Amino acid sequence: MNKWLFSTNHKNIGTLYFILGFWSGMLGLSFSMLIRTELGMPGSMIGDDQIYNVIVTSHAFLMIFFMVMPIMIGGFGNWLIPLMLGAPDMAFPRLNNMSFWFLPPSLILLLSSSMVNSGSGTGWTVYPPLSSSISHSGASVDLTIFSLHLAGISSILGAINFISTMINMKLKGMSFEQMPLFVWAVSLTALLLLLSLPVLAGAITMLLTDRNLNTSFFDPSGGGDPILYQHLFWFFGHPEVYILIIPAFGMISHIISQESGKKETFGTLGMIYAMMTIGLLGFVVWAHHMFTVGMDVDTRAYFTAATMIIAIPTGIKIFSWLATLYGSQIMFNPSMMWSLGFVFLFTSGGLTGIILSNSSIDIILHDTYYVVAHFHYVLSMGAVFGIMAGFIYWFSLFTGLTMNNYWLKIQSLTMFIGVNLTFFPQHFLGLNGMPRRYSDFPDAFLSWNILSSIGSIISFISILYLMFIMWESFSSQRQIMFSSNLNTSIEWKQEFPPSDHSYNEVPIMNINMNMNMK
Ligand code: HAS
Ligand code: CU
Repeated sequence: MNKWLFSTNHKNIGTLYFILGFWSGMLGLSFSMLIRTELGMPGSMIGDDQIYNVIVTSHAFLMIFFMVMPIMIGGFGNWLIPLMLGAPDMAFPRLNNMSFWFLPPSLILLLSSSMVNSGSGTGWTVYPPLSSSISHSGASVDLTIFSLHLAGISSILGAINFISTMINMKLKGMSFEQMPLFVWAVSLTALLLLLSLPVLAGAITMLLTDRNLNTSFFDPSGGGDPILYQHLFWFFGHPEVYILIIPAFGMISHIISQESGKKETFGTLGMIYAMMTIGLLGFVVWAHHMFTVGMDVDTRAYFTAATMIIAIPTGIKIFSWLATLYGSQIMFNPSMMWSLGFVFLFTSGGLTGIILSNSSIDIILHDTYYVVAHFHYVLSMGAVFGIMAGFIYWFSLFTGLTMNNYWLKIQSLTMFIGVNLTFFPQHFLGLNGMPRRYSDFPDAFLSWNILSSIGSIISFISILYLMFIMWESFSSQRQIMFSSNLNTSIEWKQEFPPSDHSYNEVPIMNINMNMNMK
């Protein structure tokens, strides 16, 4: 009881975050299967568009705030940052406990919002006037807002903790340039959180008072402006999408350099500057989400140009990973398979992002499935693939156990097929004009939707398979075996499956402390 509820230990808190993240991931996955079932057939299944939109909204909130962020920053961050810095724990261990325990009540508020009145069918952006008291009367949107308040406080406190840890708790003599790339990634993410979340908090609090206290920040009838909400939301929202991906960048760098036998990632310093640049530019491109609000042509030109520039630092990252791989004997173990999948599919998603950044094209594509395809390529195949790669790579560090390597490879392949079959056809749907957040569609869109839904079933089965693989590992309690003394790379032999040799060469207990030596 004390160990978990009052824990101040970074590893235990990391484990709590993982458990919460997996749990929410299963909820989010269930909602996505409902969406794909509704869209896998012509006509209406659920029979109520408000409920359909509540499902879409819950799916997004769960996946963003309760799956990706807790797992990447809370789980991997807590587990690995103190270890990589040579620190005994996080800078503020009790604050760390508090950050975690804000999340379960936040999750309960979010889920309650869909169980009272008619639920929040606003989408994750919660735009007024749809989210105002006329279109969403009742308590649902208020509960969603409170949920976001708590999740936001949790993240802000966590961010303060990571930044303090990174600045104050490094090994003596470790310079900033020598900090491992994952530490850099999480620290920059924390900075983005610290600067962007208060803006979201302001926006949703103004919405709350508009709904309940008769203010009219976003209500033209009282002199307000709903577009103001969009500006505030996206000033948070765009940095948020980099918050979701930068920790994955960090993990992928470690895994690729380690598994291709390189001492460090190609261009480590460049990688640091690239992440900084992405974070910085992320704050000045927000209006590419609002090209359709009726914007001045110069403003459109600026936001298009600024957005496109992000392709440069991101390209630096992609090509540095490729240069790290160059000339190495690529070992197709599961975490490398996920990492290669990450590089390829994240790039595909990034390129559709560049297409969307053209304001004139975006006026056609905004709010269509093309956007849905874009962000699932960078999220379901970027962020999630990063999580999978990292989880498999560090599983033995976290648990002391091994998973079945062969099964993991099959699982990774089926998931690759599943997500691509789900989301690739959505590009075509979008280009043909199918809008997002609608529960039905003209028959012309049927075939691609059926394929997409079949893809989602493949991914679903693949995730069940992963759960089986993890269960098998826990229930058999197959320990990793150490064969040499303490060293940066502790070698270990895996007994199972006996036929596969690739793992024997992988020093997985090396948590990749690789300081960036000159
Ligand atoms: Fe995005 C919408 C543009 C990256 C997530 N994005 C979203 C939404 C989400 C999201 C969730 O400009 C929907 C939000 C909602 O609910 O409405 N996005 C970009 C651009 C990038 C980008 C330019 N997005 C991300 C990442 C995400 C994410 C990362 C999460 C993990 N996104 C947009 C735009 C919209 C948008 C529009 C609004 C659409 C609308 O209408 O609503 C960049 O960061 C991507 C950079 C990466 C690359 C690939 C690697 C680079 C290489 C270098 C060479 C490439 C060059 C480009 C020179 C570019 C390999 C050449 C161009 C060619 C096309 C060939
Ligand atoms: Cu954006």
